[in-house]
Amino acid sequence: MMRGNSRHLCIWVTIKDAEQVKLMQDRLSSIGAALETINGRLGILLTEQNGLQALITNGFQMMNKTLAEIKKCLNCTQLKCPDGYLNETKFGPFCYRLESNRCKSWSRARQTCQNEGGDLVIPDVNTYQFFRNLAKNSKGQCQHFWIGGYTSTPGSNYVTVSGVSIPITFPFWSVGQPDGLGGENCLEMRSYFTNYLMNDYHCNVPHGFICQKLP
Ligand SMILES: [Ca+2]
Repeated sequence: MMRGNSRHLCIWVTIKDAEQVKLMQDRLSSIGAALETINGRLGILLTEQNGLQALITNGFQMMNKTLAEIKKCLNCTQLKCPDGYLNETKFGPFCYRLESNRCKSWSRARQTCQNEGGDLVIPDVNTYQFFRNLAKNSKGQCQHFWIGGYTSTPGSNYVTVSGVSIPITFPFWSVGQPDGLGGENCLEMRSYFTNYLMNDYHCNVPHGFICQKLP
């Protein structure tokens, strides 16, 4: 009886083992299928990555070409400054002209610059020293020079001809300026104020002037 039970148990265990093996085989088969799917998607991703790399490379090539064309264009436009105007490429696209022989009031000086397609030069921290040197080296009869700044309330609220405020902290004001003395509304570079530092002065006095314009 015992031997018979033992045989039945052995057969049952064998059947259970076979079921386990089948289950494991099914799971391995599922894992294999999943790995094949992942492998397929990786292939697609790699293809897409290669496509993106090609797009990025192409984009960089186009950008470099465009930059080269812009640089070439800037160089050619800067060469088109009219006679009498300076190409001063380190400050940007403007051409500059200092007038030191035909001395005019501030408004007539501004009109002259506008007739030439520009305006009086705009006082700026980056360019002021350059204009100061131009004035210092001028050989004409005009002693002082108008620039593109003015106010409606002498002594305060100065603006450029482009409408930008010029603060009292602007580093090229002469000492004690602007003082608005007797209604000084226009900005000049005065020769004996420490070599052409900035001053507010009477607009109707004839001065030399500096124009700026685009090529
Ligand atoms: Ca003054």
